[in-house]
Amino acid sequence: MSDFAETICALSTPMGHSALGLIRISGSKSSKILKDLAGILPEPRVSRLCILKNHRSEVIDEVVATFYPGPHSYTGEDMVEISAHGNPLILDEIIAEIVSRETRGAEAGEFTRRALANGKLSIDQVESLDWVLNSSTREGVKLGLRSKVEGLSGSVEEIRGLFLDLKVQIEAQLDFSEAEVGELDKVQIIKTADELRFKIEAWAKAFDIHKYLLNSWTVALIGPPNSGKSSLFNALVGSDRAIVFDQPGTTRDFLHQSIKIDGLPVTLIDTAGIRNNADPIEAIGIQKTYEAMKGADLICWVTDSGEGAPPELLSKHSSKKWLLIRSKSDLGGRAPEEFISISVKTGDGVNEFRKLMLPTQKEADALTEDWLPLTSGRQRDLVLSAADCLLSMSEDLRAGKYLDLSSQWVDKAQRQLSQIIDSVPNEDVIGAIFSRFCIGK
Ligand SMILES: Nc1nc2c(ncn2[C@@H]2O[C@H](COP(=O)(O)OP(=O)(O)OP(=O)(O)O)[C@@H](O)[C@H]2O)c(=O)[nH]1
Ligand SMILES: [Mg+2]
Repeated sequence: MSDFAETICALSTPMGHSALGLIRISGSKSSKILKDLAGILPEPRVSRLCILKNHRSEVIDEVVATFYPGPHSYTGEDMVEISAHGNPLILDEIIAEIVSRETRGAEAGEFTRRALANGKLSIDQVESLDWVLNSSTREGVKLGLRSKVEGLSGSVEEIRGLFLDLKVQIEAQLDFSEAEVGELDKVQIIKTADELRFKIEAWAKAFDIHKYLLNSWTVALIGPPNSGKSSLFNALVGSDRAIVFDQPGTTRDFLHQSIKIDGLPVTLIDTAGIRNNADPIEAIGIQKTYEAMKGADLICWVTDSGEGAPPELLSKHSSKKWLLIRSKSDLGGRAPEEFISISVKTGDGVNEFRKLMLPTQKEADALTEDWLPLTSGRQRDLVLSAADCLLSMSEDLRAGKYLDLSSQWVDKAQRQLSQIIDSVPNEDVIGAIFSRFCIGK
């Protein structure tokens, strides 16, 4: 981890010619550096027009500078923001003058890391920034902003309250001996636990659907060999990217390509056909197909026989969105009702399929809860593990296990939920979150 005692600086706007470029400095030396370069230190939080000069007292630029003393700044440390003219020559020289004064260039996301370390932002607020900065839709930006401005702590608190109600229900029974706890009471506890579980599962599911508003929606084409996956992939991509051949086992490695649907970026994946008795190379390809399914948001089962997907695959990925596709409709035969009928040869059904590849706004809206939207896979996984705890609790109760175990399951679920807003998560979690941040943020 980088040393937070050091003063850092970075250009927070993209490098290139523009009207303005914003340079940020954070750390104890911030005010001294500004005073050195500008000859004055503006009063806190007041933007001042000043002339910056280099170490040879030559003018570098006329800028607007603002000094934010800690802790009332973005990072919680002393900070300076300089709006300079957006010429890379000027911006480079200002940065060079700053770093020559016991300051180093910031690492990607380091300003925000410091804000997190200093309690200016909670971890869930940091995660929502990804939506604010990187969403390719207005809805995605709005969703991120809601979570950023309010934070998820209110929603988590509300759910904690529901868990507490459940715990009270359980503990009211703990004063009685096991023989005295009535069947009716147990049924009531299971009912409350199940209702709570469905609600929080829907919260997690909403994230899986909302993800398409960010810039990450991955669609995997899977199915038996020779079913026309690569042909469909090429048709959607609009070029002969994948090899198509009249022989099962043609695709061995998976291919991915970014395409746009309704202006939204979608990653499309073509995979090796799934079958038993594949040769060793093909078998490796099939393993990769399973990997691709894990990362996909939508799984499309492509078959020319109308045979459904293997039940074990369906149940393994039951939480994902699936589409069933009957390919080669030009060859005749009727597709089962739940299948979309497609022919790459005649173009039949391809555009209809393209439209179905993204969730509809209606689908996303239907899942919107009173609780603020989740903004990361980490948060979603924590909600699902809390839901799993509730499921285990109900199963234990149904199996006749003693009630004090139930109370422990609720505690465990609560701990999972708390981690959503935990202000000091471990380094691995932080590292993963900040890997998507750019320098200057
Ligand atoms: N008649 C007809 N043939 C098709 C259609 N789509 C694909 N084919 C043919 O089916 C054969 C297999 O197509 P691919 O796209 O390579 O199938 P695949 O599912 O990628 O096969 P693997 O990579 O082996 O799993 C090729 O000969 C294609 O020309 C279609 O819509 N109609
Ligand atoms: Mg193929």
